[in-house]
Amino acid sequence: MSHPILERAAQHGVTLEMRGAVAVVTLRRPAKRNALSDALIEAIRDTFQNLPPEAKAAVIDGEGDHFCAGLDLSELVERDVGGAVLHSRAWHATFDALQFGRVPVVAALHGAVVGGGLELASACHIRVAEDSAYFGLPEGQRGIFVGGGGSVRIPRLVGVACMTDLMLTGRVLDADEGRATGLVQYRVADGQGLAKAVALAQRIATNAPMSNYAVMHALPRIAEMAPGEGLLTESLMAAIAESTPDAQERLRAFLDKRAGKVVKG
Ligand code: 1HE
Repeated sequence: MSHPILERAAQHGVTLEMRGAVAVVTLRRPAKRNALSDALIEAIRDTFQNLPPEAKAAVIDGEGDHFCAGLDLSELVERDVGGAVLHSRAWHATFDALQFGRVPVVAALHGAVVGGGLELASACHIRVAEDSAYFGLPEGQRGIFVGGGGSVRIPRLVGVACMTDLMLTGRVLDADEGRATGLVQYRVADGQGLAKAVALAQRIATNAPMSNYAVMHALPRIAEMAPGEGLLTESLMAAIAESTPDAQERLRAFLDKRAGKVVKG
């Protein structure tokens, strides 16, 4: 890896390794359970803003027994009100860089996925959880509130009632409950999360880039629109996607019986 920004990110605990067209981004601060320090947040942002051009999809995972223990609590005690606002906004910028970046991101989750770790996971496009994964929002117990986009993204996955329960009672969801509540899309055995996430990302990487772009950038916004505006935006996005040479070739390939059919499972 020769990109100086990616080299700096690696020094701050976020590495990037290409597996074909898939960028595997790994949090590497296992001694602190990948707790999100300012340096780590900046490194995640820099990595997703500087993915190599050949990356068509990405995976994010964490080194050690836990995906991510959330905010680095040792840094929180130092901040005043103004600093806290800027800190939260910096998290927003990082997770927006991930959610609204160039390529879809699959999260490979294991162990603790808590607090800011859950906010990070919820900014990804698809979540894969191993048996060991568990999900919680200990902010309520720590005397704080979510600040990394959790109140925007997590209710859109699990509903306001479920997030309220997590925050008020400190309830922790296991991997099956994560699946049942809609937080998790794929459940796998321990040790299988990264392989599954990479396999999904490899498949995503074969889609037409404009289709992936529409799903990442248009779909969540259309879902927030009033139906009339949403339908018009959908038509515009569909027209743009359909008229790319890529789409034209893919449609022709199906009609010429050169493309795969839709098959079960
Ligand atoms: C940390 C952090 C952290 C671990 N900030 N240092 N997040 C939390 O409230 C979760 C807090 N962490 C835990 O509950 C546990 O550490 C775990 C369940 C994740 C893992 O337990 P375990 O037994 O494997 O590890 P440990 O012994 O607790 O921690 C190992 C070291 O990591 C230890 O440091 P050491 O110097 O004594 O070795 C811990 O202090 C350190 N560590 N987690 C700082 N989070 C934008 S708003 C977002 C708001 C939030 O994210 S609030 C939720 C914060």
